[in-house]
Amino acid sequence: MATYGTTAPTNKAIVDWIETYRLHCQPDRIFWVDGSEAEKEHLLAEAVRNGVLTTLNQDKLPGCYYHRSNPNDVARVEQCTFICTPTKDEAGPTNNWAPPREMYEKLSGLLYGAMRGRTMYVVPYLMGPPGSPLSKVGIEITDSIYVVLNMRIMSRVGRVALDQLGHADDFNRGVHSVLDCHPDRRFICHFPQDDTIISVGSGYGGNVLLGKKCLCLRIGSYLGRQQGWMAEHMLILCVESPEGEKTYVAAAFPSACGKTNFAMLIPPAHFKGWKVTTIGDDIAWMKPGPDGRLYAINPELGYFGVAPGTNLKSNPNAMASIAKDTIYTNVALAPDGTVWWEGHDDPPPAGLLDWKGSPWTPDSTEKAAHPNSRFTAPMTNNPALAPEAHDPQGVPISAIIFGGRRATTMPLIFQAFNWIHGVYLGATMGSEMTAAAAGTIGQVRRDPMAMLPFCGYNMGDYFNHWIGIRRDLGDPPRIFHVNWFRKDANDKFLWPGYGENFRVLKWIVERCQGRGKAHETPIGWMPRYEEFDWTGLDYPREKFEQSIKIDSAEWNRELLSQTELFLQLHDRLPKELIFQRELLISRL
Ligand code: SAT
Ligand code: MN
Repeated sequence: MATYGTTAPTNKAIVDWIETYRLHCQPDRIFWVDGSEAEKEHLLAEAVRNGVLTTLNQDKLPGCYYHRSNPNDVARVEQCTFICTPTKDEAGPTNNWAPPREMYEKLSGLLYGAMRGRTMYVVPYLMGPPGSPLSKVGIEITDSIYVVLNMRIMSRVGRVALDQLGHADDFNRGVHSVLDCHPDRRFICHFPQDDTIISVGSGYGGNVLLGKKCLCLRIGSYLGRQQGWMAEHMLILCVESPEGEKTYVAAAFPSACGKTNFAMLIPPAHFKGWKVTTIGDDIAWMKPGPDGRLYAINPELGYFGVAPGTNLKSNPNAMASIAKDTIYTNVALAPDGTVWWEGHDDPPPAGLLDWKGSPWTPDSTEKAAHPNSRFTAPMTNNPALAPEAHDPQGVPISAIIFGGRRATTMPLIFQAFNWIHGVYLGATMGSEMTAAAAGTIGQVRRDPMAMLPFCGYNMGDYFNHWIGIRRDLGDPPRIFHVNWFRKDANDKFLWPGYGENFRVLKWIVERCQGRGKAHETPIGWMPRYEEFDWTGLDYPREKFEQSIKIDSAEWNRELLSQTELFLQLHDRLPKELIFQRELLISRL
């Protein structure tokens, strides 16, 4: 009788590479992941037996499981994340750098014998639709069954990846071991020149699902620059008008700023016949097409979304997506085998256990769910999934939106004058820190294109690549900047957000189609109150004026704080961006 995980692939490059790591890490056994449904049942049963997963209430949450991570390991850790290029200059001043040879040596020491008594899982995976010229194959070795089960949701694993690779050897090599999950032995290392990732000492999210931030963004951005495409931290959505006209939009917001909500937005009831469908919620790989437009694919197959704040008001499509076949990590657990988090539709059930497993009541001082607790859900669960998500050709992008979480300064919406001005807006993006990364929550930091933690090479060169790609775009996307998070003097959000963001999105679509009206301001093109359709929302004119106000004192501060980033990148900063800043100053 065949047992699961025993059939090695025939690709010699894979077999040889795995053999090297088998000898080095000394696992008790190797498990070759094939991606089948039967294998999934086998792995889930094993994970439950080992206590890695808890089976949730199968009547209320069919196919759903629960996981608690080590409390010292709940988010990406930027100080442990390294770009290992031959020179420090290639990684640039915004990345941690280490010489490749030194880092390989250190990691090799840590990995020696690290899988004794453990299983070494080999996960072949494909990022992107099968057959797409933009898709990429990776192989991840891991000693975490939790990682395998998450990778199976987040990417296309097994046969489909091996078929795409054939006998080629240009796959991304990813090695992961939890080791003893100690922060002192936690390193997430990228070797762009070798298309290699080695991650040790963590079991959580972006640190270990190597297809996600590591391959899709850090290695991807490096390869994209070499090969003339772009790897971006962007959602992709489609707006369909009642007449059936489709407009594709990509948007970059920093982690935990509502990308998933925006990607799954449902237009307010008044907008009959308008539809928003989701192509992706986190990552876009984009390449200029022969027609001069920018084509984008979503390399992922699932959503690794923030649970707190997700509810039927903020994101009904996400609630539907996580109703089955979902892994919940670090949320709170109810006695009836359901889950709960801050901002859930239901009040907290009695007898709740918090994300660390301790009894929790509404009087507890700590949160029940960790602020960065997550769901891992198959994108095919999303009722608003766009069929284009599987299209190997990708979709032509008409608008790129940049945004951040800003209590002041940044208006609800404005449009860049042109591509270079748009690149400047993206490059100078700022946002208040969230729980997605370890750090001081609330503090504004510059996060160019939401790529600061994810750019696999020198940020100055990255800006040059953005400017350079314009040459291949006869018909470039229009670029916009949004801010859903501006507050009034009483610290209240000015804009209702969520589904109401559709009013802003509709204006953006109309601008792209050459229909929407706008007026010129010092910072870009902006809408007037009259240009939005307000039916169904009581939103007074003064509030709108406040939400789009350009305050010169605030802008002076903004420009000053941009200096820091510009100085940091001075030797590689494109002069175009310096000119853009000068122009803005003179307009203001
Ligand atoms: O990097 S994660 O995948 O853990 C999530 C994020 O920060 O966007
Ligand atoms: Mn992200």
